[in-house]
Amino acid sequence: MRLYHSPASPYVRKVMVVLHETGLLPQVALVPVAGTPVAPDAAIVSSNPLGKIPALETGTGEVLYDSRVICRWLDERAGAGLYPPGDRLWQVLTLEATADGILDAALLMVYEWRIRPEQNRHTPWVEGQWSKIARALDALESRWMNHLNGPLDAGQIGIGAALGYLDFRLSDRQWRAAHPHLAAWEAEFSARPSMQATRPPSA
Ligand code: 99T
Repeated sequence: MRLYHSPASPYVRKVMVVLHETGLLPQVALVPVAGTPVAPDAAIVSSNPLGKIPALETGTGEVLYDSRVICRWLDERAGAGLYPPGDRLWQVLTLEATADGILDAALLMVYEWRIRPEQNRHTPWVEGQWSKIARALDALESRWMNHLNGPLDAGQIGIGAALGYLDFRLSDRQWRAAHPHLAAWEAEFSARPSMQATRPPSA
């Protein structure tokens, strides 16, 4: 298998954590790519028309994307139970969607200051993205701590990657200040070997 990869991408990190946790990592070659919406990487575009990472070539001529599809496929292949059956599945999928929603808003903020010319930046729009993240963090702090402290699943992996990305790219927002329970959970979760092995470059 071949995984289009960047160590800075939190979406790739979710997949990498799943590879570590399931023991499938040795079966995957990492293909480094670096692209943005305005300068897509040719290698990734030929496999994923959306030009985004991660994308996984499965070795049978098939390419899977996006990160949620890849994580679920890997979990099924390994029989690891990161998407448990029954009622809990819907919680896991909702938590996973919350994590990706945080990441999508954070990445829009990052692209705004890294890509958009300064005179075209729109502060209320950026703050609107941060409001989404802040509300999601409040929901995690008030409603999701029992789930987060339960058996390992794909939703927790998503939240771990999302919080790591806030530290990596948006540390000035100091998300821990108003979310002490989530901060305590993150301290423990980020100590897992799979999380340590996938830390972003300068975090
Ligand atoms: O949007 C683009 O054209 C290029 N961006 C990406 O490939 C980002 C890299 S994170 N990946 C995604 O947006 C994937 C989202 C998708 N829904 C998924 O896989 O879940 C780069 C972060 C950084 O460098 O700070």
